[in-house]
Amino acid sequence: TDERQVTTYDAIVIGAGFGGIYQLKRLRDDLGLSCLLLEKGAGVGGTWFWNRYPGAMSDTESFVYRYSFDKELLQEWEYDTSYLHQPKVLKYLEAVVDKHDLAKDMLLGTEVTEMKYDDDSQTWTVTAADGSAYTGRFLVTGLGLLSATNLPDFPGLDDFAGEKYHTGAFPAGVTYEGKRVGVIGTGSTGVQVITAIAPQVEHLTVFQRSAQYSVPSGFAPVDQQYLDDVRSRYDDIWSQVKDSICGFGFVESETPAMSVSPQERQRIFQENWDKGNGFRFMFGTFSDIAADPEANEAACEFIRGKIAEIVKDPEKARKLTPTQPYAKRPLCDAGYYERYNQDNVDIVSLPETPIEAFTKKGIRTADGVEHELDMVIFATGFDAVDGNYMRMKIKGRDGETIQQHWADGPTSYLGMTVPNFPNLFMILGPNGPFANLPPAIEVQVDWITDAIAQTLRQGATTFEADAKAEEDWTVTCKEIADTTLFPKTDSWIFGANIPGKKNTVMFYMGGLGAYGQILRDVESNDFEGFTIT
Ligand code: FAD
Ligand code: NA7
Repeated sequence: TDERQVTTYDAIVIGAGFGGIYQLKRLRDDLGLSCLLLEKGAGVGGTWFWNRYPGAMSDTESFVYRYSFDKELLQEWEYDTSYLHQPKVLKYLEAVVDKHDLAKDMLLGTEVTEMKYDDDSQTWTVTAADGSAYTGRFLVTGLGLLSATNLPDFPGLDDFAGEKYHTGAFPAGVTYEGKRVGVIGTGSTGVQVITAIAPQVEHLTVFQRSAQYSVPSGFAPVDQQYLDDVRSRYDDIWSQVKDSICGFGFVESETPAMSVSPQERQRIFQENWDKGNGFRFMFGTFSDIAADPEANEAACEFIRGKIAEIVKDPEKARKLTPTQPYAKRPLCDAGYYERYNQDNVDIVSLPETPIEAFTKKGIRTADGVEHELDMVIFATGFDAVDGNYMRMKIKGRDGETIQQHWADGPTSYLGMTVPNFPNLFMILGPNGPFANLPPAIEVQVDWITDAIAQTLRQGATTFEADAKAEEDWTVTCKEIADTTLFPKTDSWIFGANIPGKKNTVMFYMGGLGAYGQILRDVESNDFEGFTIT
């Protein structure tokens, strides 16, 4: 028996990012439940608390990288740029927490290491690293899908005497002047950090494993007139977003790329290049860039042409030019390729000269060159989606662990629930929507709140997904993903970035609108696919 002092709540929420913050608000203020939120970080904000690297920015535009639920805040919150850099998103989330007086029900600096379901009491007990324990009937996890950092196990890593930082756990107060800096990784994060620090460092060496397609972000100041316009249209904006495919606040194209003339195709690519935004370039130009190889290649050609135009040194341009399909998460930047025209910026192509080892002074590559460095920044990404779950002890009914349940890859019903883990709801769990995440999170949190409300209304104690419903959802997600080109490239979207991780479907790629409709249908069919006992 457990002799510890255990505090009991109606619901426990884990994680204080966009997901956990809104979930706490809904359960506490709308359902009147007693709640506790546990967060590992010393502050709220999740992604925006941890990712303090230079250049960190949301690449969803400001006007839709926020909550829709607080209409007052939508009208009042001031911003002056078309995208928000990390400090601004953090400030926004802190303001939401303050405004709704949520901090009093949060325990910060508390890492949950274990979550265990007890079938007799039908409650979850959550244990933290400091040994403290908390019990609740309902458990909602908002652990983040890009949150468990991936630090590859490079030989000799500990020998390196310089500064070392992962972008996803970046400290304050780092300086760059006069330093020789290496960046490993050229995903969304690498592109941002490279673009930001290249003008500041003495020398920058980029270690690139895969060349990337990136388009301009279109970052720009916005004025009062812009804000007034957006504010006057917010009801329409959110209904369009929640009805769209990717929820980025633009209208997705319905025109196949090959249905127009080559000149018209070029014009549309150029128009969207000029407007900026990676998702707009992939989904706003033509309807089939992410699905049809010929359409995809047309977009590739266009971006390759831009790289050739921008990058003056032919050898750098060659290394920077991708050959694989344009089917990773679409990137955008504030002058990424241009940075390689600086004499102090070099690029190492790792497929040609792999990293052999870290040394005391830097990084030695297979051509025998020792790249001397004062600092290495690891922009090597995350063990996405299930990473934080797999790092914890999670036990459901009959002692089944989440690692056992997910032995063949992470699964769920509707991206939020798992059979044999009753009353556990995962915000952005495996096979949730691939979209702009704040609205996706709201759609999920609202549904979770309804599911809990229904359970309580029925005088029931458990809400659990049926095994068959989970199986069918996995098949649906796989079938949809297989109609796209995303499985054709290696990235975190399918878990391919982590050595040894099974390459499986991890998203519902049918669009945010279709996803929301499925949730509404399930709910109006008495939570079809679930057993409420
Ligand atoms: P997170 O913000 O990741 O929060 C999860 C929280 O859970 C963290 O605070 C973490 O400390 C906590 N936690 C995890 N495990 C434990 C534990 N065991 N115990 C206690 N606490 C725990 N999305 C977009 O839609 N558009 C963008 O432009 C965009 N840009 C991004 C840029 C970067 C650099 C990154 C890393 C992500 C970006 N994302 C973007 C994704 C972003 O993660 C989501 O938009 C959103 O912030 C997710 O919120 P969340 O609450 O689900 O998770
Ligand atoms: P990503 O997109 O996973 O990018 C990680 C980068 O690091 C990518 O270029 C990888 O190359 C590279 N990488 C990963 N492991 C290694 C090793 N072992 N050696 C060399 N290079 C490596 O992560 P980000 O943080 O940029 O972005 C993640 C998401 O967060 C992003 O989509 C936004 O939504 C925010 P690869 O391409 O795999 O060859």
